[in-house]
Amino acid sequence: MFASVKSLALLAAVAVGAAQAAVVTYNWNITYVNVNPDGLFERRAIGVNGQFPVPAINVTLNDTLVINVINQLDTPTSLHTHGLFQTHNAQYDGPAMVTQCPIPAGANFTYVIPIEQHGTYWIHGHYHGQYVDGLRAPVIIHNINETYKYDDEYTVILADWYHKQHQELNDWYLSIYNPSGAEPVPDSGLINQVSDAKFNFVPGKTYRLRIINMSALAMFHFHLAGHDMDIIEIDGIDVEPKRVTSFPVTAAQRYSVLVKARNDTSLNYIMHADMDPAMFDKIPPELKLNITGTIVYSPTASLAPEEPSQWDAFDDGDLVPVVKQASVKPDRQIVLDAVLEVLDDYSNKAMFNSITYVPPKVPTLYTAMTVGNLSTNPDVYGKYAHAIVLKKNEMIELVINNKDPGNHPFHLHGHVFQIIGRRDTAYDPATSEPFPETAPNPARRDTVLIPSDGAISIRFRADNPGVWLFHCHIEWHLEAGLAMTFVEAPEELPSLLNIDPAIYDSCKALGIPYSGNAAGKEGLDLEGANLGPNPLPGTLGTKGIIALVFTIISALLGLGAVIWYAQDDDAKLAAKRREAKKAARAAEEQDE
Ligand SMILES: *[C@@H]1O[C@H](CO)[C@@H](O)[C@H](O)[C@H]1NC(C)=O
Ligand SMILES: *[C@@H]1O[C@H](CO)[C@@H](O)[C@H](O)[C@H]1NC(C)=O
Ligand SMILES: *[C@@H]1O[C@H](CO)[C@@H](O)[C@H](O)[C@H]1NC(C)=O
Ligand SMILES: *[C@@H]1O[C@H](CO)[C@@H](O)[C@H](O)[C@H]1NC(C)=O
Ligand SMILES: *[C@@H]1O[C@H](CO)[C@@H](O)[C@H](O)[C@H]1NC(C)=O
Ligand SMILES: *[C@@H]1O[C@H](CO)[C@@H](O)[C@H](O)[C@H]1NC(C)=O
Ligand SMILES: *[C@@H]1O[C@H](CO)[C@@H](O)[C@H](O)[C@H]1NC(C)=O
Ligand SMILES: *[C@@H]1O[C@H](CO)[C@@H](O)[C@H](O)[C@H]1NC(C)=O
Ligand SMILES: *[C@@H]1O[C@H](CO)[C@@H](O)[C@H](O)[C@H]1NC(C)=O
Ligand SMILES: [Cu+2]
Repeated sequence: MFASVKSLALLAAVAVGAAQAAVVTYNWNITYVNVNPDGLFERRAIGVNGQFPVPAINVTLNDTLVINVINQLDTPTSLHTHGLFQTHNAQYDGPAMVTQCPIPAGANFTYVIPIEQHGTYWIHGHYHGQYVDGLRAPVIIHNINETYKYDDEYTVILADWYHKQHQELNDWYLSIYNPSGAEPVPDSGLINQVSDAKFNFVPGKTYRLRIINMSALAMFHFHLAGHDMDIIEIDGIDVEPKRVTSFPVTAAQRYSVLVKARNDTSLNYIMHADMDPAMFDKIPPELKLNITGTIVYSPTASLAPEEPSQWDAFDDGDLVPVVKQASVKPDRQIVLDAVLEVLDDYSNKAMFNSITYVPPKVPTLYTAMTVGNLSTNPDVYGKYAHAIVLKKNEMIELVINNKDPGNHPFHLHGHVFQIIGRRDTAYDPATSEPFPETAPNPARRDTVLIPSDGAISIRFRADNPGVWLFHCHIEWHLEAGLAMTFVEAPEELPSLLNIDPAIYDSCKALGIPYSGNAAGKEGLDLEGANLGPNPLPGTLGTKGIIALVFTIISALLGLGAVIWYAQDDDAKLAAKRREAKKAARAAEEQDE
């Protein structure tokens, strides 16, 4: 159901109060559409109002964004507006079973989102992997007065594209037939969801390019022939201009660059987005890694000759926010070890601190709002929602150890965080050198890449009461359970959130309870709660035997994967996994 008349009237009143603010309404009729964006294969995708790619949402700071969703798919859905703080508005953050029940097939749901930030964001499905199938669009939020002057702007969407439906790929990815955990490799990379995007430049003008990586997996290196770029924004945070020739964009990250057009129209130039092959377990010979678009000065001009280019070293931690914010000593440190492994149901899963995320029976936010003073007890949310309860206004230092040979882009809902430090080895609170206590003005963003086998420290203040998911933004890893929830100042939520009772209609229609603990019960009786698989018993023998079984199964199936899990030591395990991936890749190459 759409928002009640009462809450819309309230909105209108708020809107009148602020000078330029408006209520901007989008009606999103979400349906399947048949598309062929790379010209190689027609398939069913998810579009909005019959359109694919889904057109951008365009609003201004202080507006209120209203999205009326009509779910015409045959499965549930939900929408997350990535990067928005949603202050006192967690009920519209979007991840299914975290802050809402999924919107049933055939039902409606209205998101009401006061816009309190500016910059480049995106909106995407947050129910299983629907964004990989196309349910994703830019959200451009104009500042009332932009920090930097420019004449015009373009949005540049980098995304990978698969020919198969997400569900089919995901079933394979998580299954026992994929013991080395190889992520599905995309069939194409696209700029603005087409294979030769054109950007018209007029001599002398300055352009803002908003680059958004909406990939499921692929990481891109972005550069422009014949033009310098000045980075001015990362994930909605304006930064001091930094001149670059190329920079990497991982899934879910955004950058704005200013580009000064050249003075003459004699030549056109290539825009490059090179997919980083390191992310892929296997590179099919037909996959075009280096994606291009064209900067067009004149439709009749020829392309400027290309000079050999390279991917420059780049550290987003060096970018300097315009609005200064010093880092301070944390009140609490939380260390998370991210591990991808075969678990005791023989599925291929991912974990923080040995817990793979499994959604609870009641959305975690609704639990927080309905269990009274138990809301500060993490047990009430169920073990596998992996809730950590944060006290109001605590400064949190989150250290993530990436115990995997792949890179992972981690995203925190409801916040930007400061990048405090990166290490290329794991961090151990007992023995490692601590991260710098303070810094005058570290970079801030909402999605950060953690290099293989390395660690990162980020800090944020728990000043946003709500329930915020923290997860890997490689969609395959999120589906594998690489997620946990921060429950922030839950005792404030019942009086703080302005809940439209219509939000519970989705739960009612699907028979999902919307009060009580993770099992939908009172108190701490969690019998019947959703349970996840667990790590395999750590003995050398068991893992060895299981690995052997997988090897035999794989060989019988002709998948060629070689796996050996007989080591308990994490670093060795990671190395074994990497070797297994390489061996699998080599074996497949031999097959071809
Ligand atoms: C935008 O909203 C903020 C916070 O409510 C307010 O302080 C500011 O004056 C508003 N700006 C305009 C131009 O309405
Ligand atoms: C949604 O789109 C579908 C397919 O284009 C159309 O059949 C249906 O009438 C639309 N529904 C609404 C409410 O606009
Ligand atoms: C987006 O909004 C801005 C500011 O309101 C406007 O100038 C621009 O034309 C809009 N762009 C699109 C594509 O609607
Ligand atoms: C959803 O909204 C559309 C458009 O307003 C309306 O036609 C339809 O009846 C609504 N469906 C439900 C289930 O409320
Ligand atoms: C925006 O900038 C213009 C011109 O510099 C100025 O007149 C106006 O007051 C500014 N508006 C706000 C909301 O800061
Ligand atoms: C998008 O993100 C993915 C995953 O981190 C990364 O592999 C890819 O290179 C990124 N794309 C771009 C254009 O940076
Ligand atoms: C364009 O010409 C002006 C004036 O001659 C010069 O200052 C500027 O650097 C030139 N810009 C570029 C991008 O070549
Ligand atoms: C893609 O571009 C990079 C540099 O921009 C280059 O090093 C690499 O060889 C290219 N890859 C292919 C497959 O052409
Ligand atoms: C929690 O609430 C219950 C029921 O309202 C009350 O009996 C109990 O004393 C409270 N416990 C604490 C620790 O405040
Ligand atoms: Cu990941």
